[in-house]
Amino acid sequence: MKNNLLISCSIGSFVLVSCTSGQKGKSDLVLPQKPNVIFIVADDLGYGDLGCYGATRVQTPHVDSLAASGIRFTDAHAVAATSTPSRYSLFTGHYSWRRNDTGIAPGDAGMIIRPEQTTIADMFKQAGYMTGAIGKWHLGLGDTTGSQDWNGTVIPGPREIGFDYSYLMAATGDRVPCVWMENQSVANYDPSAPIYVSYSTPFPGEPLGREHPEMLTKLRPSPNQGHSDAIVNGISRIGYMKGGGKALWQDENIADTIAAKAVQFIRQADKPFFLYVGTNDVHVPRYPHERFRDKSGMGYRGDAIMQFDWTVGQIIQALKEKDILEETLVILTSDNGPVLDDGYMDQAVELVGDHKPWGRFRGGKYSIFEAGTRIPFIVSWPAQIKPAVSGALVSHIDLFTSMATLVGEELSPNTAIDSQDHLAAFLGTDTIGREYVIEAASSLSITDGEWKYITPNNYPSYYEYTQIESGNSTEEQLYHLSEDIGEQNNVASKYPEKVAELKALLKQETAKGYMLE
Ligand code: NG6
Ligand code: CA
Repeated sequence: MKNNLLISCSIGSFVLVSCTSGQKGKSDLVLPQKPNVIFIVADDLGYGDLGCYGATRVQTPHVDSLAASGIRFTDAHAVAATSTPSRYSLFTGHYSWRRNDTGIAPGDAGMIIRPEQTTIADMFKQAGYMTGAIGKWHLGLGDTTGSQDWNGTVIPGPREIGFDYSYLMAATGDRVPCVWMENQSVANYDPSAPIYVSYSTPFPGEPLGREHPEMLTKLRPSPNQGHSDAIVNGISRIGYMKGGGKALWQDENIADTIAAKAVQFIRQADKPFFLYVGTNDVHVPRYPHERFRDKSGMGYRGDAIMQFDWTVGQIIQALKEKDILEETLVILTSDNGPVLDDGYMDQAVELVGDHKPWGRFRGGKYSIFEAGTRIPFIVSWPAQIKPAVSGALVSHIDLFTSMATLVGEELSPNTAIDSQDHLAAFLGTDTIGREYVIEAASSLSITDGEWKYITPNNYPSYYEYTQIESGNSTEEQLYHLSEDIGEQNNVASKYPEKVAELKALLKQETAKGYMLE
């Protein structure tokens, strides 16, 4: 551990930091003050999709070099197996399954995190940081569902929950409105084409994917999986939309836009910053820029992985150019596990070959099996951490409190109630991490790293269209992960005391509030 570190802060001047004033974590960490913090959250990127996690058919050199200079976690978990609940928990330190309104949000959802709830961005702001959110949002905007006026400023939004700057897609690439929201107003707004959005009624005269397949010049939806409503720039989406004009995004430029805005934010930051970058890659509709299209040999999904890697490279390059890479804590992860056919005919299934997006794990996106929520997780902070591979059991849920420890903020008892301080694990000095992790899909699971218990329910065990094993069962399930990482053998009846132990731990948590259906 270094004493009296000479660090360069983000304004490029040098400050002498006495480390005795640093914050104490679980392992008595002595830290320099206020590194920049960037969360790069990929969408639907699986554990096995990156070179550093074993992928060989797609190259991810920028992510791999970030991993080589930092800590690559092998037992890291998102809170939920889809985007909205996963991101909700990441930003709030509150388990999304305690609320019944954190499922996959439509594009006209009201903001799920209410202004009175303290978020990780509020915490960073309180600590003197400049804060930004760029890319995928999917947490709702405005007061109530369907009430937004997309031709004005939509409030509440990221500003009301702690983000000084935002440049976001409201929901997902496959949901209207297909425009960027900059500081809660449509970017490049086109007054000649006012924007209207509906999730119930088509707009007369606006072409729909199901009626005009000839207009689907970029991608076609998979049969029976929706995505056949409004056509925007050659791709049909979920939901109806009218207008937008020159503000409408072109899917092939989405990654470039996100990278450019992230780089601009980094360049302009004149004090320590917290930046959330949610990429659209590798979510559907996958239509990467022509620099990447047809380059991976695995179809657009593989190309989107390459494009994601490029985005990471752009961010790292901007940090290098500003000479702040050393003092910047970068966390790279995914919101949930992988899916091949998620609604568009992009040949992800046909061309996947022996590539294993889910790694050694069973299931995928939407699943309570490991592949649903066990995600890539890389932490880089060259000035402070030693390169390593860590098997510590960690979860997105703990980032809030751990980041608060990092920047020396006290949290009130009502803030981030489910979030624990595991900064030492995130920085590599604690190799154990959490006692247990809770994951959510249609059911809940709890794992101590060695054993995993899944609660029973009546939902389908297999999702036909996405071809994913959901992990749902009417039976209780127990897997001995340390011997059976692929969750093949349900040993619940063989180890009733283990079932009882994990159930009791889970009950302790759900007793504090449990709303998942
Ligand atoms: C599902 C969509 C899927 C994707 C997902 C959200 C259908 C049939 N499927 O409902 O395409 O958009 O929602 O993904 O509509 S997430 O990663 O943002 O949670
Ligand atoms: Ca996702």
